[in-house]
Amino acid sequence: FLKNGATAGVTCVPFSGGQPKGGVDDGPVEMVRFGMLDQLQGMGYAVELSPGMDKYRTMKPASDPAIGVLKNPRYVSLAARRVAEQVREHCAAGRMAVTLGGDHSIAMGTLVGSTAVYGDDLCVVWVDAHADINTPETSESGNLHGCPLAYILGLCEPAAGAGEEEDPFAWVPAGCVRTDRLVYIGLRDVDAAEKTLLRKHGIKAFSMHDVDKHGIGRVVEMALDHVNRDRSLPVHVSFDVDALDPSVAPATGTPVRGGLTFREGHYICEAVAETGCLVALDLVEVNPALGDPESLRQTVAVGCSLVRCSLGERLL
Ligand code: HAR
Ligand code: MN
Ligand code: MN
Ligand code: MN
Repeated sequence: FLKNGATAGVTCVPFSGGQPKGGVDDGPVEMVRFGMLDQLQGMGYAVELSPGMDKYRTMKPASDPAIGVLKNPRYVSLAARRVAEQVREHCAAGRMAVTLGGDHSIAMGTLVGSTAVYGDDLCVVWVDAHADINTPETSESGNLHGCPLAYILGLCEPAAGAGEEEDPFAWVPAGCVRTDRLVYIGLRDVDAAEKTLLRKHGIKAFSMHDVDKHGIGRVVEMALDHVNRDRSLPVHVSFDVDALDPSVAPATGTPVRGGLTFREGHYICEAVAETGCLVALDLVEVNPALGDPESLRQTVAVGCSLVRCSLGERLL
């Protein structure tokens, strides 16, 4: 797919409106400060950085009352819509689209952007402790970082007769990712209503139980076999750093015990890189404000290292 895949199109999204904890908006700048862009250049990539990352902060509407349970709906919508355009531009230019978050609600944007170019051939590997598939009806928290996939897969009831005011997400092409082209790895904190949705739509998911049972090598192979048996379709990896165990990535907003080890997380990225099918990568939910300086350093470092492995860094 990426014949001139030597260019990384990097979009930094300093955004925290999809959840209540401040600090996750500083994730991208900390990863850049840690050397993310230099590291990619050191690997031989040309780096094209999306302009105007500060706009993600200044585009916050003065007033953004909840719609039903959903918090900051207009702000999340505006930010995701801008992410979609920036990622679409990178993909359309044949660049590897790398998006640094920010909370996971921005994946509504990254997936709209990648599917705008690759269509419904696009396969999604969602690496996360959480399923992020709540609809406005099922979400108990009202935090939109728990909802992006419901919008992308088209599981949300369009609010009756709603235009943009009642439904700020009317611009998201419902079903731009097919339910049979999504696969999860790392799940361990899934709401009851989300489990019902996964079952109802037959969505393939490998939980931490499956990782324990089969080992990460077999799990990644089964996951790729499910969405991309011939290894011929484009792949978008959306990696929530909370998929990793909190001992490995402590600085994140909703840590859950019993996660992926350092090596298991990296193995997923390396194995996808080896297929040559990767076209887009999200690395989200790094929150430098949570925990001591060492937790921060460790989490930012592991975030950068996952990006490098996904883009082909090899151990030997
Ligand atoms: N399922 C819960 C909710 O909807 C928790 C959501 C997720 N937290 C994340 N996303 N970090 O992966 O609020
Ligand atoms: Mn997530
Ligand atoms: Mn998560
Ligand atoms: Mn929970």
